[in-house]
Amino acid sequence: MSLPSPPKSSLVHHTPRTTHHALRFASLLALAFLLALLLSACNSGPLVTDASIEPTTISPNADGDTDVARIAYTIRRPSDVSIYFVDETGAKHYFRKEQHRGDRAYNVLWGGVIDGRVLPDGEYRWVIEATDEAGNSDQVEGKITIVDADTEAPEFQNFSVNPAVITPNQDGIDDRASITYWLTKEVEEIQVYLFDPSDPDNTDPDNPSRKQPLIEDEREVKSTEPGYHYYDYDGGIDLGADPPPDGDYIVVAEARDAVGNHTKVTSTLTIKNGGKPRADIVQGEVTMLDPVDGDLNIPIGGSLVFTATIENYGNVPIRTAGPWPGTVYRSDQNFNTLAYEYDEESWFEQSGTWRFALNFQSNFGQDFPFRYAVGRPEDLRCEIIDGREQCFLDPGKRGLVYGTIIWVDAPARNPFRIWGGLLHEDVAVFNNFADVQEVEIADPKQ
Ligand SMILES: [Ca+2]
Ligand SMILES: [Ca+2]
Repeated sequence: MSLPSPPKSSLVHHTPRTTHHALRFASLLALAFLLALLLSACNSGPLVTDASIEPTTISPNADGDTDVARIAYTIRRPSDVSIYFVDETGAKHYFRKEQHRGDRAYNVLWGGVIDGRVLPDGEYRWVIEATDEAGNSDQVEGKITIVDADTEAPEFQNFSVNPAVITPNQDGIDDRASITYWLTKEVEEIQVYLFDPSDPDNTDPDNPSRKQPLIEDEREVKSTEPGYHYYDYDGGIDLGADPPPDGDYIVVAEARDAVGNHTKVTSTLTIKNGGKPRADIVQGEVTMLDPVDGDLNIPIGGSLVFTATIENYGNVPIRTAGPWPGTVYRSDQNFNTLAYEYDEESWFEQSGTWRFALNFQSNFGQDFPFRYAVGRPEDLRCEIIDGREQCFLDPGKRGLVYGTIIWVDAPARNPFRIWGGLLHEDVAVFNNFADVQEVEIADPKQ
């Protein structure tokens, strides 16, 4: 009898297939296990290797001998790295704090400075600590000794900005600030600058990106040397620049000595009514005549009358002072003699004052002797500043000037040329040689 054959083929076929699957599964498992092993080995291996700090004793005092240590270490996987020094009281001084680092070797010099100060002499434990993205941490440590440290930071004694509010417009009143201090030690680097805290580019007020450096006045003492230092700040206007826009500024002085001690001091400075003053004699025109007959042939004892118009076409007020329009000069007088005669101190030359004036050939005395305010009182705005009345021709305004010169004698050169000019005293003469005309003084004795 014969047993029905089982469907051998399927069984035969089935058995090797099962074995094959099982084998494949086993090998996959083994591979996965191996991979896991590899991965775990990789994840748990040291994060920081080859760490050293040499030499193990430094003397940070810029004498060129063991002033710095070299910190070397290798990061095996991308990590956040901290490097710090633990002092004898257990306080940590961070050189790097949780800074992200890729997996490679690092090498950095350290001169004992933490946060702009050299650490004092002593024994320190250095620690290099790393934490990878999976949260695994590792650290390496050792010892370093600091001896003969120069911990004396440079100081800006009596740092001052005076006045605290300036109006850089060349009118002679509060146009400039002086920034002064006494630097206590020689430094390697010094910076004195202004920055605008409202400038959107200055996102970090501790490290503004837009600084306006101040230039120290030339002195015997170099800017990096200890001693008294002086900066005269006018907003750059005397060099022809427009001053910074009106506003509140921070004045910063920063110094770093050769060892790395760093000091920063700040103060404030407000700029108001800043800008380059601009004015002209309108059309350069000065009318002049002998009022008796309308020409410029003037007998001795006769007079010359003139008129001119001054316009302020700038953005800031211009300051002026008498003598006032209508004033009569004798030809042997000038604004100085008139100032004495009338006891008007403000009529003497003043830095930053604007005045209209006449000048003439073979005038061997005072240049531009016949000076006048740039407008009548009704053309001007006057106010008391520091106890004295000051008058201004405001932007966009015109001032009318007129006056009389009585010729009490004939100049050495006769006939002679006479002309107008707009003086910005101690700064510049504008519209010089305006409306040059020839005058002849007729001497009836001749
Ligand atoms: Ca040294
Ligand atoms: Ca001013």
